[in-house]
Parts: sequence; structure tokens; C-alpha cells
Amino acid sequence: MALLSELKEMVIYGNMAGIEEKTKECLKQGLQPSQLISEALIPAMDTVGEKYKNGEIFVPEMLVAAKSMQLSMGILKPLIAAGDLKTAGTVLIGTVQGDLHDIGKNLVAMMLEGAGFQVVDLGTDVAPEVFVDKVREINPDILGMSALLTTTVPQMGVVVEALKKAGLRENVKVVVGGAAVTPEYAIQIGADGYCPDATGAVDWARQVVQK
Ligand code: B12
Repeated sequence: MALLSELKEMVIYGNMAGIEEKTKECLKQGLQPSQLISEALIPAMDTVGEKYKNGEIFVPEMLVAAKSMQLSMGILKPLIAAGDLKTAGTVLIGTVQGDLHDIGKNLVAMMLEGAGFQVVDLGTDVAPEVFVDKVREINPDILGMSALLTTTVPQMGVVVEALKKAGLRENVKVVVGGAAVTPEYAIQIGADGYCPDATGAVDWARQVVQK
């Protein structure tokens, strides 16, 4: 589909000026918001990651690509989140300390909201004690943590330990995700779940609150 590849290219080349128009055009042509995300925006970020790894682009280019994706997501978010109004459960989510990547975390939050969950987002670079204090304060059904850097993944284990120490571990289900996280690591730190993507996170969250 030409429109989808055009949208994808606009993210890859960081075309911030035109991306919102293109997103609207895609919707006008009948494409679904979820399709724009899974067939254009996410594949675009994969390409950007590859180019960065191969030394073809650098952090500034990666940043404008990310900003372009966020502009497009800004248009899609209300459409996805409009789905369901009743609360399926509460999810506390954040990116761990030292890590500023938030696109994937935002996508997970957005999809969960769309599925009817109330989502409290702590943002990025969240210190373990901030996660723990917020769990104590709002008593969520689920705590979701995101990490994209191999250097920040260990923070997830630190948070799980801090929850145990605070006597809160049994009160909340912990799910981890992000490109640098593996299912094995989730088991190793005693998390309740790992999901590779946002749709998986929604399925997992639904199962957890049903139990
Ligand atoms: C965009 C980007 C940036 C942007 C981030 C902007 C932002 N607002 O997020 C900027 C330019 C700031 C950036 C900075 C850096 N980055 Co960067 N970045 C990326 C890039 C290209 C895309 C990430 C992304 O958004 N992907 C798209 C989203 C949708 O995917 P996702 O995050 O994986 O999320 C999905 C799943 O993982 C899952 N998920 C995510 N979170 C959660 C949470 C839960 C609870 C669940 C269930 C699921 C889940 O669901 C999501 C949706 O399907 C990746 C390459 C890549 N392909 O991953 C590199 C990458 C992550 N960055 C990398 C690096 C090295 C850096 C820097 C250190 C570069 C530098 N020298 O400064 C800094 C670190 C800054 C910091 N302290 O965090 C490396 C990491 C290497 C490693 N393994 O550690 C990567 C892999 C690039 C590479 N190939 O080398 N980066």
C-alpha cells in the first residue's frame, strides 16, 4: 500500500512537517489506526534502529524520527483510546531509571487505554522508589516497566526487589517489556509476565484482571 510506505518513509527521514497531514490522509482513505501503527510506524523505527546500528545515521536523526512518530501517534491516540470507557483495571507504567526511550511504552499505554484500562504513566527515567511509592499510593492491578537499553534492564530487577522489601510485591502483577528485555530475564527477576509488543500486553493484562 503506497500510503503506508509513504508514512513509513516520513518517519524514517524525520519529516515532521508533513507527517500529521499524511496520517490524516491515511485515515481518510479508510486505513485503521492500528494498521498505521503496526505496518508503518513500528517498522519505520526498526529501520531507524538498523541504520543507527550500521552508522548510517546518528542520534539527532534518530530523535527527529522519534518525534515524527510521536506526531503521528498524537493523531491516532484519541481514535484508539476512544474504544471503551469502563475501567478494566488499573495499570501503572513507566520506563526504568537511566532510560529515556518512551515510544514503545507510550504505545503500550495507549493500547491498554483503548482496551479500557485506566493507565497511570510515570514517564521515563523512573527511579525504583518512585515506582514503589506510586504502587503504594494507587494500588494498581498491574505494574508495567519498559527498558530499551541493555544497561538499564537490570533496573527492573531492582524495582522487583524494592517492592518485596516494601511488602508490596504480592499486591501487584509485574510485567516487563522493551526491545532489550527477554522472557528469560523476566523469569529470572520473578516478574509475572513479559510481552514482546503492545497487543500482547493487552491480552496479558486482560487475562490477569480476569483471574
Ligand atoms: C528512537 C530511539 C531513540 C530516541 C528515543 C526517543 C523516545 N522518545 O523514545 C533517542 C534519540 C532519544 C535515543 C537515545 C538513545 N539510544 Co536509542 N533508539 C531508538 C530506536 C531507533 C527506536 C526505539 C523505538 O521507539 N522503537 C519503536 C517502539 C514501538 O518499539 P519498542 O520500544 O521496542 O516497544 C515495543 C515493545 O518492545 C513492547 N514494549 C515496550 N515497552 C514495554 C513495556 C511493557 C510493560 C510491555 C509489556 C511491553 C513493552 O511494546 C512496544 C510496542 O509494540 C532504537 C532501535 C530499535 N529498533 O529499538 C534505538 C536503541 C534502543 N537506542 C540505542 C542507543 C544506544 C541509544 C543511546 C545510548 C544513543 C546515544 N549514544 O546517546 C541513547 C540513550 C538515551 C537514554 N538514556 O535512554 C540502542 C540500544 C542498544 C542496547 N541494546 O542497549 C538501540 C537498540 C539502537 C541500536 N540498534 O543500537 N534512542
